[in-house]
Amino acid sequence: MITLLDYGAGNVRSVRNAIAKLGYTVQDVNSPADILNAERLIFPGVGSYGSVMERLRWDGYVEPLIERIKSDKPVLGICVALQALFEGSEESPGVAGLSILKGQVKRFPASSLSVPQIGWNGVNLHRESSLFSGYNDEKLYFVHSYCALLEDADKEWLLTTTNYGLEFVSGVQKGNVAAFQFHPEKSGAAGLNLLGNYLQSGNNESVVVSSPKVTGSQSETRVARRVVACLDVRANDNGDLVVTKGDQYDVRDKGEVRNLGKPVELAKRYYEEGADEITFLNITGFRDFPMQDQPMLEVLQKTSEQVFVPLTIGGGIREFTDSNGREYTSLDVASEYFRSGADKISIGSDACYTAEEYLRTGKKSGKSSIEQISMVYGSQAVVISVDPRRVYVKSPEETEHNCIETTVPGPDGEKYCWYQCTVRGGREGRDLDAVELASSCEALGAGEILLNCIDKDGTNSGFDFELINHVKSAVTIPVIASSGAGSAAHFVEVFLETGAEAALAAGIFHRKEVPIAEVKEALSQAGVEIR
Ligand code: 1PR
Repeated sequence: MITLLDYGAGNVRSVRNAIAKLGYTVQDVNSPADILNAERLIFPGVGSYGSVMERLRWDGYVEPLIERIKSDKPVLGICVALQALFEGSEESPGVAGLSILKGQVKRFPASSLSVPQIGWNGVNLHRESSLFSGYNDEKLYFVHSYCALLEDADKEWLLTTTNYGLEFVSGVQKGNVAAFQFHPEKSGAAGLNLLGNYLQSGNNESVVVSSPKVTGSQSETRVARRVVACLDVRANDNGDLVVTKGDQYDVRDKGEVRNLGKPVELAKRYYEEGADEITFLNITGFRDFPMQDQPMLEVLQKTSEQVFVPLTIGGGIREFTDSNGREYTSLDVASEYFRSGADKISIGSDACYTAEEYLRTGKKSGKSSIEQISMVYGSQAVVISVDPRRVYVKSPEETEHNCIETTVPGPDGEKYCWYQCTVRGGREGRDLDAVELASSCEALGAGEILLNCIDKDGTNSGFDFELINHVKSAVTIPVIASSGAGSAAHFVEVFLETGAEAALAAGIFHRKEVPIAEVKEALSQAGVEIR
């Protein structure tokens, strides 16, 4: 019996599913006494430092947690829970942590690396631990903007470190109390193994283990470029939810919605084939309200029971009033998605309207979907899906939008273009360019950009490097390159030619034209860091 400290923030469902997958039963903490009485406690930390600590304090859990840790009863903390062991964090000044460890958690310093760190990175083990039994140097999934610094770490507690611009503490352990900055529940088979080690024997240091070689800080770990499989989902004319795929966003073939498979089955296949992340886009979200679209929530629930890498879901995240007059905020919609198993949500149309308002007023309203969701769930959970198309001009003076000189001239030989944002699945162009959208959304609290390209979508002709470099240079958050992948070589090129942290494909994976393993092999041969 495993006790889970679920205080209602973020995707605790993944942890629950991972524990169930490993064959254990989960019991929830319902009162402060449960924290003290639990045989083995898992403390997942999702959301901002302040909201985690506030919630723990509100529920009366701070004192029992400190008491449990001090009396060396088994605890495994995940992500912000590791940070909560320290005295405080730059993320939420003035908010006291559990203060088991000295020092303040800091934001990653500005560097050429994007913040948040989103992706698969390695760990260096500083001592043997039963938790790492059977660990084979695999990369693990991290998603965070703040980190605990090595100089602050009490040597007695130091278990693993990881490099991302600097060397930070990615694992701590003392006796039966341990915490990881990475997410074992989202780190595929390697992560499930670590979680299983804890569930099996607690953190008991007296258990003899064959853990990997202790290397300390000798070698630098490197974050991998991610390969993302994307599933555009919608109901076909018979009302069945299917994975579809368009050509430049047109998903009908001879009048019928193309049907490329069942969402849960395909997602599971991609997980098993080595996808680093899976994205679902409810492509009719602009007209169908997701909270009434239970099948989509069910897809997410079922997928998260079987897929242990990050899941993103987009489509229809906005305010809505239903036919009974019930009002939903975009935060309500996102919360429903998170509760159903999403790790990140992606906002399309609503992000355009928000950015336009922000550019018009120059002010943050505090009420937009981006601001509200990132405030509660953290910016790393908010992805902006950009659906741009090229608008050619003869000279930059012809437009007030951010313009590039292009090597792919327009139909009349135009040498310049700007990237017009669209809403409603590419149906409506706005007076907003991709750079304006991406940089406004970053300022409002978004944590990642999913950069589609309508001109390239479904063409298999390769990614639009000009677009990717144009947007990438305007933001400091990670960018996922999307649209146009036709071969493994296209993935190699996009990572060599642009700074994109991840590359996404749909059609070639659905049609089994290029297996994910072939993409990974090509990347590895080209010296691109992969998981
Ligand atoms: O506006 O917040 O409701 O979100 C709607 C979401 O649905 C947006 O993220 C938007 O990109 C997406 N969407 C809407 N209509 C379509 C469509 O195709 N008709 N799909 C659509 C977007 C684009 C990609 C695709 C890549 C890779 N899909 O994500 O998977 O282009 O394809 P490829 O590798 O086959 O070239 P909201």
